[in-house]
Parts: sequence; structure tokens; C-alpha cells
Amino acid sequence: MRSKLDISAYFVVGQENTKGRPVAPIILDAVKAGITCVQVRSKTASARELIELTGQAAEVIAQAGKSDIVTLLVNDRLDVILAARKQGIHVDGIHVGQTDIPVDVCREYLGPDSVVGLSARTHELFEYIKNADVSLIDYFGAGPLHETKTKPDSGLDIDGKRITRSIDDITTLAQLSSIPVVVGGGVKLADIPELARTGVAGFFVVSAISEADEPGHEAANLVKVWNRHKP
Ligand code: TZP
Ligand code: MG
Repeated sequence: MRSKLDISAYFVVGQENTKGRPVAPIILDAVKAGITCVQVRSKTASARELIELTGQAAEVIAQAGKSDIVTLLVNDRLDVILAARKQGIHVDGIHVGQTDIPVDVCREYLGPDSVVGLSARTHELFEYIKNADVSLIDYFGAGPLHETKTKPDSGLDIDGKRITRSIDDITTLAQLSSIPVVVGGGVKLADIPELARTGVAGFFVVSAISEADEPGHEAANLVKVWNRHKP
């Protein structure tokens, strides 16, 4: 568990999200603009490419002078984090989904000071958030707010029907959860004011920043509007 974990402005990115542009400069721009958490997530990169990208992400965060403020996480790949750490790369932790490596294994290998984030369940979300054992995790990811082409299977329930979360649902989630909740899935600048007012700990985005013509400018706007409207 990281003592100072700020997931208010959380950027998820991989090589498949940047319209062919190099990822690291986009992370640098986002971090300079005030993004507080970066998650390296790629379903197309090899292990070696992910280690490389994680190293680049750590480097640009350091270059921005923000290694102590910005949390760097890797999606799913415990193996990548262990290999990156072995090379001396500063990685804060992991984000896993419900069908990924179990959180007790993540915690065992990454240690007590690492961040372990977990995507909440889609099915019976409210019951789950209320009753889940959160002793090994730092935060929940939840959503989607909207259907998104970035992750087409996001929000599919066990019967294959898609569930998106209303602002009222998200307000309830924030109240029910005993740990911070970060919400994403189709989130754009226009969603930020009402999302900030729900009381959740933060928003996460991929394409709003990664596909923007000026990622730094877009990230700065997201951060500014969040901070203006949060409780
Ligand atoms: N997890 C749930 S939705 C999602 C992830 C990684 C993708 C969100 O992408 P975008 O482009 O912000 O809709
Ligand atoms: Mg996963």
C-alpha cells in the first residue's frame, strides 16, 4: 500500500492507443499536465516491449520531477513488473482484473509497499463493492460510464448484456466502498464535472488523452475541470 496514493487523474496507455505515435512523449506531456497516476496497459506488446515501455514511463516521470507524486502501475503483467524492478526500474505496482493473477499473489511478490488495484465486478457490483475483502488492495476500478471502443468487452454482464453506470450508480459506489474508487470507460472532458461531484477518488481515461491531437493540452483540461468540481 502506497502511503500517498493519488488516483484522481489516472491515465491508462499502451502502444495500441496512440494512433501510431510514440507512447513515452505522450506520458511525459500527461504527467507535466498534472496526471497523478499512469498505468501501462497493452494487449499487443510483448513482455520485452512492455518492460521497455515501463522503463520509458518511469524515466519520463522522473524527468518531470514527479517520481514521488505520480504512481506508475502496469496492467496485469506481474512478470513484467518483476523483470522491470530487477533492472532497477521504479514501478509502484499493478492493476488487475477479476480474471487476472489473484491479488494475494500480486501482494506476495510485489511487497507491502506496492500498489495493487483491482477492477470491480460487473455482476452485482454494489453487493460486491460493499462486501469484498479489500485487505490486500489499494483501490477499485469501476465503470464503464459509457460504452467504449478502447475496451469493447467492458461492462459485459454474465448474460452478455452491457451495463454502463449512471452518475447515480457511481455516487452510490463512492458511498459504499471502504477504499478509493476510480471510474472510467468512455470518459471525456464533458463527463468530468458530474463525475467529480459523485465523490469517487478519480477518473481514468485512455483515448481522451492518448488519441488527442494535443495530449498534454487535453490532460491539463481534464485535471483542471476535475479539481474545480470535486467536493
Ligand atoms: N477498463 C475499463 S474501460 C477501459 C479499461 C482499460 C478502457 C477505457 O478507455 P477509454 O478510451 O477511456 O474509453
Ligand atoms: Mg486484465
